[in-house]
Amino acid sequence: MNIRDAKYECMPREELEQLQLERLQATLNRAYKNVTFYRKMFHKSNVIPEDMQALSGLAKLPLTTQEDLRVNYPYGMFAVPLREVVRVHSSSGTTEKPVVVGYTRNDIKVWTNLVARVMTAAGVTRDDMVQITFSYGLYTGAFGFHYGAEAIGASVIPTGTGNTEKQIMIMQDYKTTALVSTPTYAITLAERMEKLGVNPKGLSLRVGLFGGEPLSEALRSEIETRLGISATDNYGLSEIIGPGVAGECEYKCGMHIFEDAFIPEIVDPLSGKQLPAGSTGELVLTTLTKEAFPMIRYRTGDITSLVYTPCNCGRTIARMAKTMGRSDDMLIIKGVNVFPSQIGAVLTAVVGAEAQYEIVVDRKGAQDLLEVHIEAAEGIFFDEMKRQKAFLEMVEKKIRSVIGVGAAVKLVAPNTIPRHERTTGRVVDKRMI
Ligand code: DLL
Repeated sequence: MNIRDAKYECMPREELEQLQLERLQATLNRAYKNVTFYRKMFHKSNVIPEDMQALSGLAKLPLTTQEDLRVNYPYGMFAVPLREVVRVHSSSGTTEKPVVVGYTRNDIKVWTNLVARVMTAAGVTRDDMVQITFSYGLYTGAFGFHYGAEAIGASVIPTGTGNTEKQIMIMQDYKTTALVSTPTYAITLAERMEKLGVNPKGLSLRVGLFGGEPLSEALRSEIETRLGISATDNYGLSEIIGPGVAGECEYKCGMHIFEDAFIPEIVDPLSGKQLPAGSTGELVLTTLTKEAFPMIRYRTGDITSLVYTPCNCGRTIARMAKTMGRSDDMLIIKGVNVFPSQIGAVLTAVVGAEAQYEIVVDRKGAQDLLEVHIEAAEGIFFDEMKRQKAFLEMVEKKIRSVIGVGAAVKLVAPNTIPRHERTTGRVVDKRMI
């Protein structure tokens, strides 16, 4: 079995919760003492860290948002003097000021071990040659996996981003066995190999660890088939630590969240209220071991759900489902929370990953109307009225069963939906216009 830290990953829940409570109390104390933002937050909610006598008490504290981090840019949320910080990274935000995060020496040690755990779960061992194609820089992806792989004893090939042909040459000559990249870059590599006449099955590559962006099941199977590897999904975010928050094991049935280091909660993206186990909503994370940059009830913006049943691999820690989009993309249609990615997933399943579509929301009187426009393409029977009708009805039924509200599905002529970069679906909410 591929488990690095069975003590923490397979702990009976009662013991795990006791450990979480003790670590939470220590984190709250540290944050209260050293971070003005948190001290004020405690005062506002009329709570002192000593009040936290049960994990259920966490829900009494307000949520922390990315906006709070921006207001405290760059070092306002640090809980240690800069002298104790040995590394800074920042989030990949492009437009506004990024979020700066810091690590003490011990934070780096803990982070390294968490990523080593994720990589072990994915099947990486000391016998692997790990090619890391993330950007070495402020982004947490490359350094996180780099240190994690070294801790396992694997050999790291720190190629960094770009230069795809050289990446492929290295993969061939250095006999890379594990690839670490974004799912998008794995497809770029597969395409370039095909162009160059390199047969991926002739390489030594056997596993791929993907993350930093969604890895849908369709994308996973495309990568697995084209590169001839086993692909796992890995989740993390800079504000919380980087990669090493959650990752899949060989069963690929949800990403195991390292609950000895983070407490996950699911909240309603609108009200911020905690939702019962099993619900879909926004993931909120609290760090339990971080010294330099503790995060208390941080809103990740990622929509997912949690399962607490033990996995076949033996781990007892919670598993998070693939993210279903960002809370800022959420639409409320007839009072129901709908994520465009849910509709996208239905269309990918019935039409294919290349389906071009548009989600149009409008209001007639007090009634919300939802339409999904799909561009006609090969295999969508544009000219055969009877088959077309049956197809549209089938898609309507599927969408209703997934999102819980009805949508009118229409076919539109090819190339009539405006494209935008990298994504195939777009949302037009006429209620806002
Ligand atoms: O992307 C950390 C990371 C690097 C994780 C490499 C895994 C592998 P940020 O740049 O702060 O950190 O971006 C974090 O990316 O809130 C999600 O919206 C998204 N994201 C990360 N991993 C996944 C994933 C890194 N496996 C933001 N599936 C997060 C879906 C993901 N979205």
